[in-house]
Amino acid sequence: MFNIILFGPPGSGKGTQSEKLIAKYNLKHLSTGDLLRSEIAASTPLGLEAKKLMDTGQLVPDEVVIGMISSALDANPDVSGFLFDGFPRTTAQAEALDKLLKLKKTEIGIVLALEVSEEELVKRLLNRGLTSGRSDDTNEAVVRNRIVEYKNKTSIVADYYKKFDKVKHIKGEGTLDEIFDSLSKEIDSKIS
Ligand code: B4P
Repeated sequence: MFNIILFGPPGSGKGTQSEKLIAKYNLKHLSTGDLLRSEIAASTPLGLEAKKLMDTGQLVPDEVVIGMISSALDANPDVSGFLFDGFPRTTAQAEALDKLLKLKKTEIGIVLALEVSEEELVKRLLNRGLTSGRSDDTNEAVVRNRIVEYKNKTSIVADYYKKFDKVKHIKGEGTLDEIFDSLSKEIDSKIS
């Protein structure tokens, strides 16, 4: 099993590049953002609680997303690897993920960290908000708060994986294909 974390601030291209990576490497895509939005669409109690936080740009509590990932891992026992998109977003989530993968006798192979300037992130997210219908993409104050949450709680997750020498930094500005090529090269150098 080869497992990848696609890491980066909101709007850095995680969801966009995930679609291409899962197709090329035959991975199971696990996006906590998508899982939470499915809960919201189904109006579950979890989704209704998560929506309040997501609409103001805050992170959802660790135990909620860890529970969702744990269930998703159990539900997919026979895949050749997972692509984690938007998870882990805190050090507690990273530690929990390590434990869950250890139980399955596997681990994270590589952490690909997309780097994009703050102004480009804001531009991309507000632009997506014009068509996505996502309430967290339409208000600039909320978009900027998501970036603050990233700086305060998520950016340190890269340091956690640096201890294990697993992080590769990728320039996240350029064409989709250029960025995809850079990501693929790093993966290929690990799996070949
Ligand atoms: P996510 O769904 O993870 O959303 P995101 O970070 O905004 O998206 P992403 O980074 O994947 O978007 P992309 O760049 O592909 O999280 C939403 C919310 O859910 C969080 O704020 C939080 O509340 C909650 N949440 C999720 N996971 C959580 C966790 N683990 N713990 C706690 N809370 C959690 O796309 C952005 C735009 O850029 C698109 O329009 C795309 O077309 C464009 N784009 C992409 N690449 C481009 C390029 N190279 N050039 C130009 N535009 C590009």
